[in-house]
Amino acid sequence: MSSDPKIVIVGCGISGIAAAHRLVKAGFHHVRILEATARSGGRIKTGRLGDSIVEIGANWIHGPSEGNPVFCLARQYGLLDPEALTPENQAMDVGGHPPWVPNVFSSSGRKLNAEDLQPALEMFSELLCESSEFHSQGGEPWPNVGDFIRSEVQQRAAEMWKDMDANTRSLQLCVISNMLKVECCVNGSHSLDEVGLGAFGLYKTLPGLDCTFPGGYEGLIKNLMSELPGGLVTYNRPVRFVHWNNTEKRENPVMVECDDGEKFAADHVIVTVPLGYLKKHHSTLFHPPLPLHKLHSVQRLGFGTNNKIYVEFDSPWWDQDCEVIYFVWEDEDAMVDQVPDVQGSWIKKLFGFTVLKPTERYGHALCGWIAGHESEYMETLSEQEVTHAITQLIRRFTGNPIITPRRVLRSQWFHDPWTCGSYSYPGKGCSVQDLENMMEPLPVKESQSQPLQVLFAGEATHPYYYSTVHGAFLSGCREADRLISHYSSISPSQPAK
Ligand code: 6YU
Repeated sequence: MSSDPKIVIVGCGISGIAAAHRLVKAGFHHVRILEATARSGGRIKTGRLGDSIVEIGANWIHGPSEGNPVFCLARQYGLLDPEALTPENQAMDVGGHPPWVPNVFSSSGRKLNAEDLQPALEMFSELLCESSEFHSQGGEPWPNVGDFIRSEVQQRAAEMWKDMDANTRSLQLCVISNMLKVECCVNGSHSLDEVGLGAFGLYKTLPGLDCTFPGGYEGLIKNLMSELPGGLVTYNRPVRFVHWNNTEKRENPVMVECDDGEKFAADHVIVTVPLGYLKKHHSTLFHPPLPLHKLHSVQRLGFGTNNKIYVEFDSPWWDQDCEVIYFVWEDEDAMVDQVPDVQGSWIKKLFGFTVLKPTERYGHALCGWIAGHESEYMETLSEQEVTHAITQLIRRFTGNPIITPRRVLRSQWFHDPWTCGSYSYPGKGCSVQDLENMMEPLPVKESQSQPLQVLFAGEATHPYYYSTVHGAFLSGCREADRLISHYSSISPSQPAK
């Protein structure tokens, strides 16, 4: 193996960029990124809604504080609003943001008093906290978060809501359905019945009030890319095969082959493709195939869909202080987070909207959130069909028959062939071992003469910041560091720093 090894990184999302950055800085000269599309950034993707800059993919820096490398970089590049930089903002430890100011509408066209829904909102938030306390210790009462929440609500409601009249009680249960849909978006899962109860608590939050990039998340990518040597990324070059463990060739034990047949010999390959892509293509991508324990972890971890539907209006139909709009279906007191007939009623899965703020920057614009198979179906519809469904929905819930959106823009992450969904979540039966298996390099035995042939980075390989940009970034750094320490242990002076 050469002392200045050839390293190929598959994918130019934030994890691939982070790995390249670190390796180049450490003095590795033969680093190359192969990217399937014509752009860098992957799931960090900024778009336009009329004159406004909006995020098609990642939205917030989750936990913007000193421990978050994405926050530190964004601050260094001058990409954040002054409020995000204040010590008070960084010190807020509320798991993202304090409860948003809601406006709640129901399917019979009534604006509900948010205070009347507090019993359901409080019970749901308590149950979410409890769901994250099981930590794969075994003995969880239910295999998935959905069943746990439903059964607990039933028990607690019988006791705590026994004096409520039937209508009020039924409405509380409909609110629980809405909250389940919100949580599907947070987790990027089809249903909370697919999210493992034992592993739900693996996800960790950082302090700091979640913040956005006023000029777009892609500004982070542009800044990082400008610090890499020109020509390091080859675009429009989808990788089709990774041939590893090539025992005949002592030099370059890995061969990466692209869709167009071009081949790249390498000592190490860092694979950063999304888990959705890996689930779909692992059997053709790797030769020899992935070891069984790794494959099982790829299968056990979840990867669903969460999409956004941006909608702009001439004037607001929500209160000035409103931060989130919930749409509560009055026929959903069975605590459901999946619709029975996806084609006919996919729109019922949209939990509502977050309000884009400040108004001076975004005008009167909302971001609708929809997860699951319903979201995947929405992607197949024309923009006109989506606009029609959204317009009808808003008119019904507000009771205002003339509200008309000015513009609509939606994401389509499931049908993106290089992503195949949005982000990962711990599936049923998942444990920390699965996340460890995800990041384990190949070949698995350290005693091999040619170790670290295939390394794995990307959000789904971070043990507790999965599903986030900072998790993806840290995973890229981790795999670069693995190679850097490998080479410093076999040849302390090479490569030069
Ligand atoms: C965050 C946020 N956020 C909303 C939506 C989405 C995501 N995330 P990449 O995919 O970027 O790169 C891989 C590259 O590989 C890519 O360029 C491909 O083209 C390429 N590729 C694929 N196949 C290839 C091949 N064969 N050959 C060559 N190249 C190939 N994260 O921090 N804040 O607000 C959101 C959100 C709609 C879709 C997000 C958010 C997730 C991040 O976007 C994502 O993790 C990283 O960008 C991934 O980078 P990467 O490099 O790994 O892959 C309790 C509990 C709950 C736990 N969940 C908590 C919720 C936290 C998540 N929240 C997210 C919410 C939003 C709104």
